[in-house]
Amino acid sequence: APSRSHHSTCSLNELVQKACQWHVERYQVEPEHVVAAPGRVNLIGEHIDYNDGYVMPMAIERYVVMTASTNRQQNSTASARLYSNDLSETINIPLDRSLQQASGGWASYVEGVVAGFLERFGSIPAFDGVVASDVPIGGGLSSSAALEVATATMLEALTGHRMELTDKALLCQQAEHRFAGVPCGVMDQFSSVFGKPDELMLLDCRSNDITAVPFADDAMTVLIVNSCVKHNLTGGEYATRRRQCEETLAVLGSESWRDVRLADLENAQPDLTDEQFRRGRHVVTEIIRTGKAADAFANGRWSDVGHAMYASHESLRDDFEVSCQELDQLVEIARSMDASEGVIGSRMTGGGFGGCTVTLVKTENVARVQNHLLNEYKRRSGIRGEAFSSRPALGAHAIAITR
Ligand code: GAF
Repeated sequence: APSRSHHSTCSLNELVQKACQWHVERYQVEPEHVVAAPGRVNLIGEHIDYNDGYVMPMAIERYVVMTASTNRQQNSTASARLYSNDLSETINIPLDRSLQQASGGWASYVEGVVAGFLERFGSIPAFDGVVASDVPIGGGLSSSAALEVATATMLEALTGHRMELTDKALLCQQAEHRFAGVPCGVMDQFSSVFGKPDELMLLDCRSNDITAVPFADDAMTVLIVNSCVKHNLTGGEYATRRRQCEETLAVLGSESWRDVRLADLENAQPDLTDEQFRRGRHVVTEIIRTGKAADAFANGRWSDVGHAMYASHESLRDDFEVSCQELDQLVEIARSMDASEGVIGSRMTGGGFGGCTVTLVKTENVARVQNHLLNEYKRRSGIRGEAFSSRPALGAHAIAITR
């Protein structure tokens, strides 16, 4: 429908305009390249991308935009200067093999991608750039993956080297492992690279194959509500969950979580701690739920989709223990609305411990549902949340500059 594509083009356009303007103010030259990479929201399949499971995310109409102009002033040591207007900060990244360690903050994501790119292609010309973003930072919508993928896309534009899309996503995942210290799965980087309008992606994280799940129907809307809390557990707890899953799989004597049935887990229960058992139960049941939800989604069986989303949330809350009170409140409020109010399903999305919920709502009811969720959340928690809806968005791409 023209109305929605008009909307999404407008906001990305505005971000691009702003980034170009800041570029000129900062460096007194027009940018030569502009790229954009989106954040993502995951509909279902949480904490199973690093367990050979399935995930069903989509890229969202929120982007990290990066500009660049090559800097011919610099000579001996090539480096990149990147300015973030939102953070009022400029970072300097050496563009040679001296880059071994992360310097912390948002520079780490850029450094990780630069290091990976240099290992593959040898050199990158000195450049100046600006980063502008409307992906909420630390909101569980992959602001960091969007920054990594924007960086990789910019390095392609600057050097003329094009990577296979899967390679590009994996390079960005490696950047996160090596430079940000987060042993993440592949979901976020794949979402930002492969996003397509009017589609969810069912990603098989064992083979990295993507099956499109059509989502062209305007009758349903994906509503994202930011709890606006971020509990400080995120980094360490994520790595702990990943390790617990590996340990549990080892006790089961299995190569892959895809080969584990619920009955196998139950048989092995005497050899497992209660925690290991519950972590494993989340993984096994979430893999099943995601497959079922994808089928239900593709066939418009909305109440089945809704059930799977609520069950996913409960499993993340009780078995995997990555939710928090605020996310539980948001899901409870959505669930307590009458079916006639158009709420299909709701759950936490992303790594957890704060961040966002994703709620599937009949489009005609979105405004009322959104108001009720935010008012009731404010009443219960005292916190002012934020909400927006998004259609599936186009993955990372270069933007033609019009003068
Ligand atoms: C974070 C990670 F980066 C993803 O790989 C994924 O594991 C997600 O948490 C949980 O599903 O976003």
